[in-house]
Amino acid sequence: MKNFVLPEGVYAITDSELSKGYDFKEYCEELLKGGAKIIQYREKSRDMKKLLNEARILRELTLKYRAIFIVNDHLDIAILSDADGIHVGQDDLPIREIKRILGDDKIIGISTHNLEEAKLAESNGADYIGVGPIFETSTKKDAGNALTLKLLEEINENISIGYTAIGGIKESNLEEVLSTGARSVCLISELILSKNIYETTKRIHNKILNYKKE
Ligand code: 3NM
Repeated sequence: MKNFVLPEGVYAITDSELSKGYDFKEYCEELLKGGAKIIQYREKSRDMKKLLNEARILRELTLKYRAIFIVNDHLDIAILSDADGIHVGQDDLPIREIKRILGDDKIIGISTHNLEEAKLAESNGADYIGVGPIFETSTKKDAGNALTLKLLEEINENISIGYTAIGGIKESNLEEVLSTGARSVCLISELILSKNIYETTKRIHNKILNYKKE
């Protein structure tokens, strides 16, 4: 795995708070069946055995659906579950140190919040970046204030690696996001809290793939 190109469409992320009541494997499978070609395992629990167990379930599912599997934050879980890569935040280990542990073949993504962080991530060797929060979100408590769509346009013009737009994105504001040039979009609550995760993911995924700027 390398020569990485961030897949267009839905970038799916798990969330055990929002998915209460769902079987883990079932709701992940709905997201993958709906078309997501990349899924990030993002859980804030400290129960490492559970994390590893779920990560391995997701590894198996992503192989079945030919999707990329990324683990949020936990290097140990990423290695033990044989994930394709890791996603980290600005305060996590530097990319060059992560590469010393994971090697050059694994994908490294990092969350960014402005053009400077995005450029730095690119020059430090990140494979893709998250850019957010584009709109206000209550899914991530410390996400900070909403950015602007103009920032997404600037990222589009100035950054060569892939990027995914995240934070408060809904079906209702999707077009605004796509009009900036973004082609990977991350929606957590909009998908997980929808009545039919599979149908909603499929519809949104296809809207992204078929979007044509007028
Ligand atoms: N990261 P929703 S916003 C996990 O800005 C995460 O980096 C963000 O959830 C960032 O789609 C976010 O429900 C939560 O708003 C996105």
